[in-house]
Parts: sequence; C-alpha cells; structure tokens
Amino acid sequence: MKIIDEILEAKGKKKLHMTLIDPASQSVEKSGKIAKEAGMAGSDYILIGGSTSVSGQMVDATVVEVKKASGLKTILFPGSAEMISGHADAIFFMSLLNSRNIKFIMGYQVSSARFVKSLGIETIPMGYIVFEPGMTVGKVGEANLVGREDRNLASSYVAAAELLGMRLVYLEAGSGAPQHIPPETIDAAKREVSIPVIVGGGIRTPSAAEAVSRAGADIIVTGTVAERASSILDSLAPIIRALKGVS
Ligand code: 1GP
Repeated sequence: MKIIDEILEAKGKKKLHMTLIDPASQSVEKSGKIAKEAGMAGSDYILIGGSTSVSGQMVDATVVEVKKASGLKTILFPGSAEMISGHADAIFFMSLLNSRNIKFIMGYQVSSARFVKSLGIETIPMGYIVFEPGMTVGKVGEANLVGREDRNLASSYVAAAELLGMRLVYLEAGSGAPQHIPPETIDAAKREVSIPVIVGGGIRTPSAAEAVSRAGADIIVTGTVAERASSILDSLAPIIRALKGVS
C-alpha cells in the first residue's frame, strides 16, 4: 500500500507520528539506533532529511541502516536536490511555499524531478510552510516566516497548498524551536483544508504533543527529542502515547 493511502486511511481515525532523522546530525549507526527505538516507542514512519546538505551517499547509507534497524518505512524530507536516495520508500516532493528564493519553491524540484522519476519511488506532493521562529530552515530556506498567531495567513497558505494539488501540508516551527506552533493557529489551518495536516518543530513533551494533536494535527513530527535523549525509547514513548491518545 502506498504511504499516502495509509495516511489518508488513518486520517480522522488515528494520529500518526513521524520521527525525523537528520543524517547531518549523527553517524549512520546512531541514526539506526534512533530509528529502532522510535519504532519500539510507536513511531509510524521515519523521515530522513534536514536543512544541512549532505551527500546522496550519506543519505543512501542512512536510509539503508534505518530500514534494517527499525523495519519502518522511510520518507525522504530533502533540504536540497542531492539529498535523495532510491532506497527510501517515498519522498515528500515538497515546495517551501513561503520562501523568497525560487530555488526552494520550484528550483530543486525542477533539477531533481527526472532523477526522482527514474528511481520509481512514491512521490508525495507536499506544501511546506515555515512559521516563526523558523530556526535553521527559516534562515537557509529564506522564508518570509508566518507569525505564530497569524491564523489568517496560515489559513491562506494551507488553502493555496490544497488548491495547488498538494496531498499534504506541513506547518513547521523549525527544528529545535523553543515553542511549537500555537494550537489556535493549527486549529485555524486545519479547519481550512481537507488534506492531512502535519505539524512539527519544538514538540518535546507529552503535553505539547497532546495539545498539537488535539488542535487538529493529523501527523506530528519530532526530531530533536530523540537526538538528544539519553534513552530514546523512554523519552519518545510517552510523547507518542500522548498524541495518539487524542481521538
Ligand atoms: C523539523 O519539525 C521537525 O523539521 C522536528 O522538529 O527537532 O524540534 O522536533 P524538532
């Protein structure tokens, strides 16, 4: 079954969790360990990518190790046209909708499209929107950040993503953000569209995960919490339980 169909089937029935692994942040072996424990903690998919560019070989090695260690499906979340591996199950073929730089809106997509097609992996068109504070992706992606409380602009961006045919929309506060996107902003965006809404950035506690889930996120992404934890399983399991406990 395609990942997009699994996501659509889950929508409204159960919340999904994705663990973000940035190949630039640790060794291939450590990435495998994070993925394995994330799977044990109840995570549904592993996202592989980030804003710091790494070679295709590094992404290849990470994807292979993550799949071997966890058995979970992998989705590429590329920060550039190089960060693509044919070993992944799918790729978020994404556009950073609020970038000032055309490279992130349509440039990398054009330069990688024929290569991605040749790999034959599942492609999932995704609208990516970066909110304050944006962190590294806000800077590298040259984003006109959406204000944390700007429900109007958030709703307009997700509506545009839906009309452009994006299958998913991702509301991003930036990896390591001190706070996640406020529930009221998530709620407004969620009410605007019928496509699944992904929320990530700054979610580090069970109560934060529950609040984001309750506000309407269909999919919740965490990254930093597993990268920094002394016990990945012990830190992730309560977060995933909290977000999945919301119906
Ligand atoms: C970044 O939304 C993800 O793309 C994850 O953010 O590292 O803050 O969990 P954190």
